[in-house]
Amino acid sequence: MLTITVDPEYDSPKVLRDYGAGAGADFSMWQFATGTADEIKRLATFFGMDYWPENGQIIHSLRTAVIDSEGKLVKVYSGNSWKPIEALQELRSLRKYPGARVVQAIDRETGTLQIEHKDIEGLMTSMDMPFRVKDRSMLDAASVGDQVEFTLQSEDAGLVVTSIKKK
Ligand SMILES: [Cu+2]
Repeated sequence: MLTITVDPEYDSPKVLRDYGAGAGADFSMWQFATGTADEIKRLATFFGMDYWPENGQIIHSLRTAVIDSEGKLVKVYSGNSWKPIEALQELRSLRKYPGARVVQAIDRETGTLQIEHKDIEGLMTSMDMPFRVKDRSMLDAASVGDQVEFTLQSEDAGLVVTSIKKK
């Protein structure tokens, strides 16, 4: 997590560090940044955020952006009414789990592949189970008995195979 100030004149790295410490931030997961006034203005404008000085204070709106590991912007929350769990779910839906195993059955009606998969780290241990495929054409990528490598993605409706190839 990265928090960026809109008051670079006041918020020096030292001020930000003290602020973070006061907020109980674990700096291995939550960092604070500043920049030049220009850089911050450009960033804020990109995210549709506004701020201006008034009576010795900076009045500002808030934006929270979820960005994936490839730098793609996934979601922008306005204000502070979002909950950490929502951002977490957003991030979880992006996580891909590679898995490799044999195809046991292909069900074209339901768009699922029965796969005997090995341990999928952080998700589940080895088992034989059906997986939905993202796109029906992926059902043609493998035949029953094939050793495959596949990638899973977590979506609202559950796990879905987003890529598959024969080994
Ligand atoms: Cu499983």
